[in-house]
Amino acid sequence: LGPFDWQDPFRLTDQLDEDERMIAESARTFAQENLQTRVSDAFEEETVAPEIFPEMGEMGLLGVTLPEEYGGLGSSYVTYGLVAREIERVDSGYRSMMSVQSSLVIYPIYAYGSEEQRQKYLPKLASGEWIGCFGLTEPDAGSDPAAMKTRAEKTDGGYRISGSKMWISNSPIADVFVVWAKSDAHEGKIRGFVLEKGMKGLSAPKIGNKLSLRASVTGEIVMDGVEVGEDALLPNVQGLKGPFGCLNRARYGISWGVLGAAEYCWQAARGYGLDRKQFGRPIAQTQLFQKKLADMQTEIALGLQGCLRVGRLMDEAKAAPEMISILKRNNCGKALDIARMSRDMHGGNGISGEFQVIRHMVNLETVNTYEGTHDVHALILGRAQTGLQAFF
Ligand code: TGC
Ligand code: FAD
Repeated sequence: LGPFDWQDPFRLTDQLDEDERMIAESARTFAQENLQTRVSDAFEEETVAPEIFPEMGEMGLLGVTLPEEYGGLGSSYVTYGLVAREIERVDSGYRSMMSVQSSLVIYPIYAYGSEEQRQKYLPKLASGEWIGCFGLTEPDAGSDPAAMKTRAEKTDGGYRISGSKMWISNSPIADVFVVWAKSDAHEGKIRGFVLEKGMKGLSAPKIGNKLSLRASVTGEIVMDGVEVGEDALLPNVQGLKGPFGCLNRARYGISWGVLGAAEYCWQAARGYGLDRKQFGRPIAQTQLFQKKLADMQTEIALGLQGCLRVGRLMDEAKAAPEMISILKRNNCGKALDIARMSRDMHGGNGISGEFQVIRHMVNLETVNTYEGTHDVHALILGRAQTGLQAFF
């Protein structure tokens, strides 16, 4: 029998190749040196630092799976997941900034865009010179994006886009807006458009008073008859499978990411329990405390193995969306439970920003909701097992 490493129970590290290990290690160093040092102030003051994008870009963290010819790293989906885990170990908001740029902006332009669109946008998005956002959700269309009201009307040589998007990560600081609209020139089918900051009729007001994900800025996208040329249309996809193709990738990254946040909370609880004495002994020497640590370790270890398996299948182009729903739903739910447990195990100190676990806890409330809520993923999985549609 082999040795047991309590921090890496199933020897995840041994299952990675050299490239994956090296990029994960440099992402961890970057996150600890450049993000951990800023996050408490950013969260407390609800300020976003747009310069994080070029910093991440320089490290190659924005285009992990993008081919090198467009400025990406050309690495695997497993590497992308490992990077998300390291960034979210610091804060879900920073991972959000990265995953929107990678999976929801770079990916659709790469997968559905023309060669001109790829050349124009991808290198600047991968370097972080330009910041992107993804507009699917609307005030009256969240879990049910098919109900969107945003419309693209045909004009001479292009389209006029009208509507509004709600709860959009990065929108107030975005240069590039990937938005989804029903197009009258395509029988009302959903099409993707790439808009740019400064277009007449386009604005992106910030949503204030968020008590979660405060280090990442969220806004609306208001499109008041924005006129674009034919070259703004993403030519190679139509229907909801366009945005869902992007969401598959972002949801997969989130599944790794939340386990990074959970690992932080678990290890913080362990450390706190070893230091803190009550009734004459460390609280980590009590049965209840150790049971909680065992539960945390178990869920994280199992969750990471699931991520690795689905990541390998993604790299072989064999992953199904339902596999990603299992991971997104379970890992977000478990990470949230772990963060709440860790908050409790810290006693009164657990509510202080200094110990950071309550920040992870409130962030994970958002992550459990966006990219398909916990219950919406249950319905996707219920439909896959029964063949019965229970959404409506
Ligand atoms: P449904 O009838 O199931 O499907 C419509 C069409 O889409 C195709 N499709 C998929 N294609 C690829 N991947 C997937 N995962 C797909 N799911 C569905 C499907 O094959 C069909 O294609 P076609 O050609 O036959 O038309 O659609 P529905 O309207 O019944 O929707 C069902 C439901 C509830 C599952 C879906 O709407 C859903 O997932 N809702 C959740 C919405 C959501 O996740 N929104 C996320 C917004 S973006 C965001 O939150 C970013 S936060 C990022 C950050 O800051 O990190
Ligand atoms: P609703 O759909 O109204 O859901 C409310 C509740 O009803 C949930 O509990 C849900 O599970 C439940 N529910 C809904 N339908 C059913 C059903 N059929 N059966 C049972 N229960 C149901 N969107 C983007 O497009 N781009 C972004 O960048 C983006 N970033 C975000 C950043 C933040 C900080 C947040 C909070 C959200 C972001 N979103 C983004 C939006 C996010 O994807 C939506 O909030 C999410 O999809 C849920 O939609 P909703 O808020 O309208 O909730």
